[in-house]
Amino acid sequence: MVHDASMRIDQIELREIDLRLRFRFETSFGVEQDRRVLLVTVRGEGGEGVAECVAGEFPGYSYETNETAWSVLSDHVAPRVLGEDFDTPAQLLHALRFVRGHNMAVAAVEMAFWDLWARSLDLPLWKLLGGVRTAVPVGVSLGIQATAEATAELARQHVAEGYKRVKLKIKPGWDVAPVRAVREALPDVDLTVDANSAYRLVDAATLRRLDDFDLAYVEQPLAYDDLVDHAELQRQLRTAICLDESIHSAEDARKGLQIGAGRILNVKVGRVRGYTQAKRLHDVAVAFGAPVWCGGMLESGVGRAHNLHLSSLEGFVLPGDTSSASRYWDEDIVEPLLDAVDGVQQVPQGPGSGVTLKRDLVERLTRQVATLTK
Ligand code: OSB
Ligand code: MG
Repeated sequence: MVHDASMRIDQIELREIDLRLRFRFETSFGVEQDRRVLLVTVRGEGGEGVAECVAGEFPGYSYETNETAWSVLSDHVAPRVLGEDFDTPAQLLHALRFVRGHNMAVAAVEMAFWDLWARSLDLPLWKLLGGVRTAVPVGVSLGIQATAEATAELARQHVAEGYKRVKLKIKPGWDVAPVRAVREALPDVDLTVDANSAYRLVDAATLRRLDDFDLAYVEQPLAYDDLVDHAELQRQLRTAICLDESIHSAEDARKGLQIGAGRILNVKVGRVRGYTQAKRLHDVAVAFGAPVWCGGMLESGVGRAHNLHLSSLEGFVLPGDTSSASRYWDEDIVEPLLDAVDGVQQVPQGPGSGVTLKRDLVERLTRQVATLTK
């Protein structure tokens, strides 16, 4: 495709599809199995770009849901960008600065625009983003199980498949026992836990007990909107804290690292409003010498491909939550299939995100679709 530098956005498609996870995924904030995946397609200059909005079926991880994202996108974002020309994704993001919060909704359009832009240049996204690697070591995030023994068995199976790191979801009353069981079964595994904000500073003594198990980090132990108590907790823990829910921007990352609220950051493109902000955040972390890794939101292959491109950036030195598509779905909605081999995922090499939708399958799974034009 030949065009001048700027791209006009002619159409935005919102499409919600139904996908069922191959497992029940329980965290401290709820249970998921039936996923409603919101796909956002941006069309212009004869091409299209696609991304996945990672807002949830319920407001458990963040306040954003499929419904809030759909409404913000159709009522506020689309009217502002349809018919407009943008030279770069940063310019598009700038046009959307009037939207406070709703990062997952904004990110979906920003990421779809990056995909459209990269495809128009016939470049894979990772190159356009400035990535340095095309093979990404991956870990697995295991939900809360019925027993500690079942957790250890599941961890053992995933390590046997090659996963480079095992993360266990924990909550008060479900922490030391599963961690001990897994550590005893797998003495050398790279092991972490994720509390999804389930603890408070008064639980510091319980969290300190986790120091005995040589964890690579404890992810988001305290409140979703907190940095101050995390800094106090970090002073009391030997284990590194990794921040997830608390970090929504490069500025949050700077503040969190500056006060010692954690030593490691989980980066989710949707949570931080898109690639432009994710890259800034990554640069802040690198400047602080803090390792980062790419989080996951139980995405379809669309979101997962984007996550792999993000993971190509230099500072993503720890295994991400970008495990195999075949683990999540009986049939994923994209080609090629994004499966890890020996715990390593390849960054897709085609133009843009490098994956294409299986149109017929997506059509069959569609629960609602809206085509927005000026
Ligand atoms: O906190 O990292 C999290 C899934 C949904 C919401 C939040 C989180 C997660 C995961 C799963 O841990 C990661 C994945 O496999 O996509
Ligand atoms: Mg997390």
